[in-house]
Amino acid sequence: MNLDVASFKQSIIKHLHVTVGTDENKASDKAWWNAICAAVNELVYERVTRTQKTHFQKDTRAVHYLSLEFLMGRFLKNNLTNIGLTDIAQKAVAELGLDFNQICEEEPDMALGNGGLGRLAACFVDSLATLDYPAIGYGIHYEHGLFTQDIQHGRQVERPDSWREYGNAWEICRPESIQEIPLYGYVETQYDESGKIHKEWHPGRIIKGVPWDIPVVGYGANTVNILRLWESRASDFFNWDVFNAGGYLDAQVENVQAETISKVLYPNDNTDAGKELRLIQQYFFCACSIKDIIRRYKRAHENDWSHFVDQVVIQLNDTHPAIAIPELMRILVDRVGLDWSEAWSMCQNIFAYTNHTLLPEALEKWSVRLFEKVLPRHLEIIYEINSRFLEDIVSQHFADNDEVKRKLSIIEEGHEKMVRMGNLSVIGSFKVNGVAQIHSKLVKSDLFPEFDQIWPDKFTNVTNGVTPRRWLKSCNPKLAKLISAHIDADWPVHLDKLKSLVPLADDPQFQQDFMQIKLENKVELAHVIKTLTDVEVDPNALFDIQIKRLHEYKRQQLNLIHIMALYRRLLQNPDYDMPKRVFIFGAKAAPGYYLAKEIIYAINKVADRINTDERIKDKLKVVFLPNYRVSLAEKMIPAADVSEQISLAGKEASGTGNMKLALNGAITVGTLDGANIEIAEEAGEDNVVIFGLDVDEVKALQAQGYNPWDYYYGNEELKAVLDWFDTDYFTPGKPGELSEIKRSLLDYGDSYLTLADYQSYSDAHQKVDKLYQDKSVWAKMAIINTATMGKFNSDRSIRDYVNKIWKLDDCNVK
Ligand code: B1H
Repeated sequence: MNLDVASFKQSIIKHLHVTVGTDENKASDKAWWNAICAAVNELVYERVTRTQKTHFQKDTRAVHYLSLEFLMGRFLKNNLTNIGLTDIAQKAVAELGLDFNQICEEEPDMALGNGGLGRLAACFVDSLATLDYPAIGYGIHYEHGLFTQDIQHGRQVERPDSWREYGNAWEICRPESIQEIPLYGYVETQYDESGKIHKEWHPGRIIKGVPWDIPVVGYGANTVNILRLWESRASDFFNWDVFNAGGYLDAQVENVQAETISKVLYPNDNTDAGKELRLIQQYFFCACSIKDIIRRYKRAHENDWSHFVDQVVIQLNDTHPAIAIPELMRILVDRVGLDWSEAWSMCQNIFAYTNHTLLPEALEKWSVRLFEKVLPRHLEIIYEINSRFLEDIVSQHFADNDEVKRKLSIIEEGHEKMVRMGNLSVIGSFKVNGVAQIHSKLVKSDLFPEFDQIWPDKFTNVTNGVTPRRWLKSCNPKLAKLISAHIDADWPVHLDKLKSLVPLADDPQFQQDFMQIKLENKVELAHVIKTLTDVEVDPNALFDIQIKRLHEYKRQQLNLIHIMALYRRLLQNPDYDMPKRVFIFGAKAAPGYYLAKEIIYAINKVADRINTDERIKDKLKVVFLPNYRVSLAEKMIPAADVSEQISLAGKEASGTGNMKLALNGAITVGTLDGANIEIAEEAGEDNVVIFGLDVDEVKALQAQGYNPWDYYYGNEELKAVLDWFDTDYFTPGKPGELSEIKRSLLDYGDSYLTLADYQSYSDAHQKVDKLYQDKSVWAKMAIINTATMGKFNSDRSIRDYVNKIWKLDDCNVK
């Protein structure tokens, strides 16, 4: 970047005056932040235009990543990293007499996602731009992202997130590309002169989709792609009638309903809400995006559809955008006038589907009744897709096997008929991928075995990855600098090069430097902990971190039970041999998920008691950091010694936090689940601590009949800890306030085999304690973890998608 400190400083001041409308004497930190963003945008927008022009001129094939969630976090530091302006900007800001980090704190997280699925989409758009692939992300411009979490008296309280209340520096509205989207109404069957059937959908409502573009700056800043997010508005077109009929108020009510569509992100992770508004959100953004894709295609090819499948590939991020399949069919058949079979073969070459979960409660189904009301024409199209599939394909493979037919049908028969979005996605896509090796194997063997028999080449794996720009270079600058001092400085785009650090794992000086940085990161996190919770923690203690959505299958309750056991051991034996430990949690619970919220409460109550118990001499501390989000993750991950990845084997599709933590030198304590298995393969078994049942053992135990009481009566310590929940030890004056957790683990059957894995988990932690006592052994393990995580960069994931699925060429933007 040929820009110097002086001119960048001038640019900031100029924007403070002309963009923000204030001056140096009265500017707030927020005003400065806006001015800096505007100065950065001068460089960014130029590149957006150049990228779009190049893609148009070269008429490139592009991937269209459809996702209901993009969990982008903050942009300023990231964009500076990717443009290569960090040093210049920091110096310029310092010369202006400002605190750079403090200014960065002004930026609200763009939290348009729940957890791993949404953050993966964010890492993928970063890698796509970095690798110079023509790509666009499509999603919803939610007014409110994931709720803000407050902790009041130990309980989660949700507040709305207003990330763009006073405008957002990074987005540009594109009114020239507005789309109109139909909803509700009925379908009329018409016959033309030749007797051919034509279907005419008469919608009951029209909604306007307004696109907002967010530049996605690739590392090195050659390609700047865009993320296009749709905001819903009332359509003027429709409102005029109401207005003219004198219905001023009615028209305003319609406006409110239309604007509700993009109002709020559904806060469920790994569960299907099944609400009408959610279906409308899905259709709204898919219909806008498909129209936008077609508009762009027609600019180059007019009405010649013969190149459409060569130019367009659409990736469905889970089944949430699966309605795009019947929508494209509707446009090709009803609007363009193609034959069904021609249109269908196009669809089957355009869509690919990523499955992110096997949890039954997350597999989307919509009632046929609701579908018929909201999308009557799409329901007809789905029926047609289904009957052709059952007659032409299933009959061939499974003759008269009605049971298989019932299972593979898009329509689930029952007292309420349902549309199965998973089956629709598999049938309508040319590739289906899982997100880690074991998960992809289970997608084939357990979720879609008959589909795999029909189309053995359709199923594949693409292991997830994370962008090393945000998740190492930008969030852990000290470690990044140390690495760059020892290996080629282009490691952020060739993460495999971290392997060259392996020989340094035994080098005492490098060990010392590496662990000194870890300590400094822990000191910084200790300040954050003090600010957020008022708890003081010792940076020399072992920092053990579990950060992820709160869900029973992720088993934060297992971590909690073990913490209580440690506390009990310390009370029984004040000389109990263990290093000082700090257990740190970050997790949001879905607002309607009762037990998840009880677990948060229990963690906080146990934390209160332990943190104020003088008898254990600060050997144990527990903190729950409120409002876990991308920007907080960036402060926690560099400071972790231990990474808790303790889901029941077979339940966590991949995990991506596991990758970020290991990359930053944390030791994984984990089950053989999701990407943990591949992390263990890469780091070597000596450098991770694996415990618990594997997938086969889980299946065997469940087949034999799992009884949690056996483990309760069979383990004195476990029994004592569980019984503790019934007392008022952690909730003075309120005995039994935490009993629901014990009940879930005993009376309600412990669906996630927490008790079965307890002893093995406890043993794993004893092993951790021993390893941590030897500083050199620990340092070596930590370094090897960083050195061997090259595989888990999202550039590798994107290259896998390109080679296995998308078949894109990169496009050099000068
Ligand atoms: C993942 C979801 C998810 N899998 C439904 N499924 C949602 C399902 O709002 N909804 O309805 C929202 C999210 N999220 C996660 O995806 C997996 O649990 C992780 O293991 C995985 O790493 C991540 C990215 O692939």
